[in-house]
Amino acid sequence: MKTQDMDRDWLTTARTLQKALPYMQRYSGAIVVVKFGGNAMGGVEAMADFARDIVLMRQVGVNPVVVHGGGPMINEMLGKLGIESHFVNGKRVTDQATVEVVEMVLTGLVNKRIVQAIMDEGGRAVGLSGKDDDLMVCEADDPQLGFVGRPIEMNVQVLRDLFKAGIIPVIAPVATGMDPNETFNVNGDTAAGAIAGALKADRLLLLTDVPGVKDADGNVVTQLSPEQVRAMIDDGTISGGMIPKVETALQAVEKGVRAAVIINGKLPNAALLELFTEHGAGSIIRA
Ligand code: X2W
Repeated sequence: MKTQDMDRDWLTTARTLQKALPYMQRYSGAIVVVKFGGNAMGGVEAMADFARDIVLMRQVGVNPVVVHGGGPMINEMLGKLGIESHFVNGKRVTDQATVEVVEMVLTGLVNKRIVQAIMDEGGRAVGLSGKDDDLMVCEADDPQLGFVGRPIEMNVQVLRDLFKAGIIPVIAPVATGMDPNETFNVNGDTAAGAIAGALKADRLLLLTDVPGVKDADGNVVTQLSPEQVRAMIDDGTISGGMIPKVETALQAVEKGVRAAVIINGKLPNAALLELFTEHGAGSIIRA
């Protein structure tokens, strides 16, 4: 690069930082729940990139909470063990053998990988599941799904304690039931929505592998009210895997989350773009 170009590059960086100031001030002290789906995780580079964004948020005074998925990683392990599994309405039918694998993969492999990535970027992270400190207590969602949980009681004090200590919570969507011997597999989006709702978070960011909610012409709609979302579900514009995501977003907003955003987590710096620039990214749903 020529010296002149390098100067210009630095100037752009400085200008970008300066432009981010009002956003940093607005989000200082805010609680931002980020759902990091298995499909958005990608390789080592993408994981490091995600971790850097989360550490940067913490550094500028945001309280980020990471709730992760790991569907593809569960599939891989079930495959190795020769256990078949299938989905009904986007949820994995979960028997006893499956729930054991889900817990091992999510709270072990995936959770610790994210914790390590955040620490590698200089942050402090602690991994939890819904079982820790009774964070998320569930009941069976639907008898035909087996041990799939629906959150019925949330105890988020442990998260507030971690915020105070400057520690980033990383949460695997596995929970206990009213009977403490039960283990439930919870859909990652559902868990993120329940946690954001219980915290009355400022933002719920659902990082996925699509750019957002699309209208009938296939264009991403950047701003949506709950009424618009419901109308788009009713007329079939929103369909398939997007339905559970927007439903999670709607429920979170109903419980007092200021706004929920559906964005493509594969876009580099998706979360930062959303919080700290005027562009935003993806689709924002708010009352
Ligand atoms: C999910 C939990 C993981 C998850 C599962 O077993 O795959 C249910 O379906 P993603 O990567 O976010 O899809 N649980 C009940 O949600 O992972």
